[in-house]
Amino acid sequence: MKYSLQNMFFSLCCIIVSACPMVSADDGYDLWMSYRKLDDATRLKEYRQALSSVVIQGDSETLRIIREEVKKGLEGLLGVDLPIHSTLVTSKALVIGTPKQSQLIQELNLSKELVTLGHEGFLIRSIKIKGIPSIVITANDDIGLLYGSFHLLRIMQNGQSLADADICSSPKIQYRLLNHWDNMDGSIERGYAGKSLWKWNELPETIDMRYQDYARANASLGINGTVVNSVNANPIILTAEYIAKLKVLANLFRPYGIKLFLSIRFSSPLRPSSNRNSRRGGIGILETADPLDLDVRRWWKDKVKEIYQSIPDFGGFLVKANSEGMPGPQDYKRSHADGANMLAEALAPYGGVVMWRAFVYDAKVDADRAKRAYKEFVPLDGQFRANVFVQPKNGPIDFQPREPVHPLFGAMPKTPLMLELQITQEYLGHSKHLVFLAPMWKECLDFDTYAKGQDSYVCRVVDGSLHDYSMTGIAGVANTGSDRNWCGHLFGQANWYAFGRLAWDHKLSSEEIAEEWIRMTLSRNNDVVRTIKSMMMGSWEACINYMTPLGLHHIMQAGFHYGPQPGYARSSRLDWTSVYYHRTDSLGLGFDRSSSGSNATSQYFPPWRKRFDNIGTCPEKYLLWFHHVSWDQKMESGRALWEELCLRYYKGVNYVKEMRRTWASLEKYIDEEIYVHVQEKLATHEKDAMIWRDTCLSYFQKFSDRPIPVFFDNSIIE
Ligand code: GCW
Repeated sequence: MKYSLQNMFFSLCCIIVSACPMVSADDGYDLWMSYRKLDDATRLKEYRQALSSVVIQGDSETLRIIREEVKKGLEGLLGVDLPIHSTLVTSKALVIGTPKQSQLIQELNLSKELVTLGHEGFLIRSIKIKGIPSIVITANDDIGLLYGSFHLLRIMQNGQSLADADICSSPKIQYRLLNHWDNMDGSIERGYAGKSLWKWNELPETIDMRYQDYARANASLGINGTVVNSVNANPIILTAEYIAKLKVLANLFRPYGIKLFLSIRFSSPLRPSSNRNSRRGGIGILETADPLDLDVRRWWKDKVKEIYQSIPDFGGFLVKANSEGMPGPQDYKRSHADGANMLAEALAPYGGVVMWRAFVYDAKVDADRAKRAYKEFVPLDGQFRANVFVQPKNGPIDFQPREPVHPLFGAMPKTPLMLELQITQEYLGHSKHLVFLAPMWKECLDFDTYAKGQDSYVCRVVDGSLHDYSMTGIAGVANTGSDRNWCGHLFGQANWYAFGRLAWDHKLSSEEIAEEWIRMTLSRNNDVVRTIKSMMMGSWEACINYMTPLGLHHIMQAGFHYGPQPGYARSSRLDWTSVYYHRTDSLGLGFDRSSSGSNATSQYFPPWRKRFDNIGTCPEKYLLWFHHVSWDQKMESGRALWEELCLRYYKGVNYVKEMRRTWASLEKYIDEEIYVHVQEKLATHEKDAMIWRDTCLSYFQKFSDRPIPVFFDNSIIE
């Protein structure tokens, strides 16, 4: 269903007649776990009847967490005190346990179902135990029980029936990580929600309560790993002083099923650099960081051993090497594989992994930045050790509002590829613009690369089913910070939520995820839900329209990456300017990446190679990405490129205006504090979207030398 202003308007009308007003004040701290009492009397009665007590059998830290969460959740939702027992006492109970620890579960003999669920999967089933109707949550391990318990609470927060419940769920992707670009001084690179959550100066002695709520939030989504520091890594993170601090975090995260990972600087074995701000230098005493040097290999083996002595389930290393000034193996004329394999060798005995980022764009490799990572990594396919991921971003440039899928996906059948997505909105309005990112991520995951013919979707590359990868992973650059609502913009929470849900099950639709989040966070009134959902579902396309429509990209403000700066032309690197990407002139605009240009289209598998290469068949959403197009080029709409471009910019802004109007109509039905917070954000959003539109159109008009059409007809609305 195409989300547009019309849908938003229709759902608006429905509300006026049905919803009941809302009061109280919610600062957003509870995220999607506020467990507000159910207002649907029928469902409430059903749940109260089905769940008159809870039985949890076994004992572990994770089971203690489950007890707390289930008690908190059920008492909140049902508004009753629910006793938690260790044996079946009353009728109609919720029974939670693994066959290993629970006699009751063992006697149900669910091994056939459990065998397919692995370490993290769970089964929720309404079933008779000793003749007593019960709801059972079971799994092979306690972590599975934790995920199952959160899922039951999610079902109830969404008001779904538990009658005949029979849910079998296990994650489609093994490593589901957040990447925090948090610096050691408490700042966050590309963070727009306050300071870093990690209070390094207080650790290890003081443990901030937020660490626990952070772990709860991620466990509720099935996120099972966190890289706590920025990829522009400060080597200090590997000192004994910091390992002691990290140990405390790892211990706290463990019972929530979350492993701790670290970003490392490749030059860590070197002596410290005299220049504190340098991205070079290390914490060691060596003169080289050459990955083939035996002392260097020894250094990393010792360092890894030291880490595992404190953190026995340490996850591994994330590495940004030979990228944006970060040191790497190429400094010693070694390959990415040499560098990654040295670290992998050190981690392998402990089961640790290396996530080697493919975000490299050395200008010497190719004049077209979009082609460089592919040219560097494809020749190395199969040369990485088994515990190495190569981690490309979703697109070949850098988290732009819309990018074609990175051509590496499908092109490295012998190397597990970990998809890196950005939850923080570096290029999509920071924490000021309401932009729901699930549709962006779905567009990437559902893209058919044709690597092995049809149905070679990116999601099948990432979940390992296309190339039978030995391990699978997905990473999201976090949008969290010390702000009370965690994400700066309350709707930023929906992106954290969406990342977790898609990492667990990439088959979920953006609509489903949006609806879940709205019901768990804002309102359960169907009309209110439908209205907010329609706002969210068109918000990404709108953002593309008022920033970089039709395949335009990288025309934002230098450095800060918030506002527009299409005229940005002077920089230490051409590929950091805007003109390098839009290449506007009196004839037209766009980057010719076709076979008559940089030939980046050749990096895609047929049939995309041909489709992208031909201006007549290239999807319009990528047109100016792959082609330099004349201002008069006829578009699908029948309009000339210039008119179409102007229309897109106006449409984008109009969508934001409509979101503001729609939100205003929800005043009575949304928590007061949240209502005002979002209303203020939308005011800024509208103002800044107009700045994007007007700045870009007046800039491009200097070249098109055509008037900006006035759109009277409802072409802007459709
Ligand atoms: O998006 C760019 C950002 C940098 C970031 C880099 C990367 C952490 O502008 O802030 O550095 O990408 O992904 O490494």
